[in-house]
Amino acid sequence: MEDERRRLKKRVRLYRTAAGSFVEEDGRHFRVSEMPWDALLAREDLPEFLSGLIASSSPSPEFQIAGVLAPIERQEVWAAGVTYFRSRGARMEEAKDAGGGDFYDRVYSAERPELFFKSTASRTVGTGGKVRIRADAHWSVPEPELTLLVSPGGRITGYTIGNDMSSRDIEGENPLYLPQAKVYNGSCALGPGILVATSPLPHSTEIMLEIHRHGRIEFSGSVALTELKRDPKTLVEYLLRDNSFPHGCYLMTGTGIVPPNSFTLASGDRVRITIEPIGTLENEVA
Ligand code: DO4
Ligand code: MG
Repeated sequence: MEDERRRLKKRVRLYRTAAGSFVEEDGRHFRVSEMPWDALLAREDLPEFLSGLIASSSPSPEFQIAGVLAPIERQEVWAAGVTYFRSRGARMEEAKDAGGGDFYDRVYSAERPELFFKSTASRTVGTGGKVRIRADAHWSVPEPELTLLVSPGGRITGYTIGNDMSSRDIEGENPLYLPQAKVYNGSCALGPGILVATSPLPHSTEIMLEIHRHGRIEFSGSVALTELKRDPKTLVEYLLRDNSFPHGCYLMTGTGIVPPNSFTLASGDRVRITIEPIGTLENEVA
């Protein structure tokens, strides 16, 4: 029992790869055999299950970091918005000419959070994949977000990194255009793997963003989870109200890093998002 508790406190990361699923602990990788990805992610006891698997198996040399895929199959990706003061301010500014600024202030302080549908596997890339700018947008940004893995029963069983690619000009023109600003081919990145954990990440955890252009850093920023206004458990509770996710789902928790208004992403940019202890999600803009 004590051994089990100590093991659950360790850093355990789950990867979906071209050669199947692997779980990592202390730099050692173990194959997760005979369990399809969707069945694995739907487990209410995912942390305990993987911990038991590590205790009873031998490391496998077959894991290859280059083979890591987006950690998603039939899971839907949802997102929370205006959960950081910085996001509230940026949105009020971008929507002021459309008369929509007030909505963002109101949702920031309301009891009910903003939750929206973000992506499916077909629109999502993993680390190393290419994210996209909409062809009809001219002001686009990445949104680096701590992303929760949620079981069908509403338990937070893991954490990954998400990039909620957004077209700010479309969103700012009219808040009702939000789905077009947020959901399009290549609009979402997740990964590299899932930190499987039963306890919340420390409030001091930092989300770091770097945007590289022509080999130089064009923009960088960071934010700590202390700035996140909403409790992840409450976000999950709202998401699951009258809404079922038989394969589990992902919930992005919002962005607290917004580049200046003069910045827009360009083709060839590299977006690097790091959240220790999850890892780094890196994508080129197509
Ligand atoms: O309300 C618009 C989207 C907000 C969002 O994506 C964020 O705050 O991260
Ligand atoms: Mg966002």
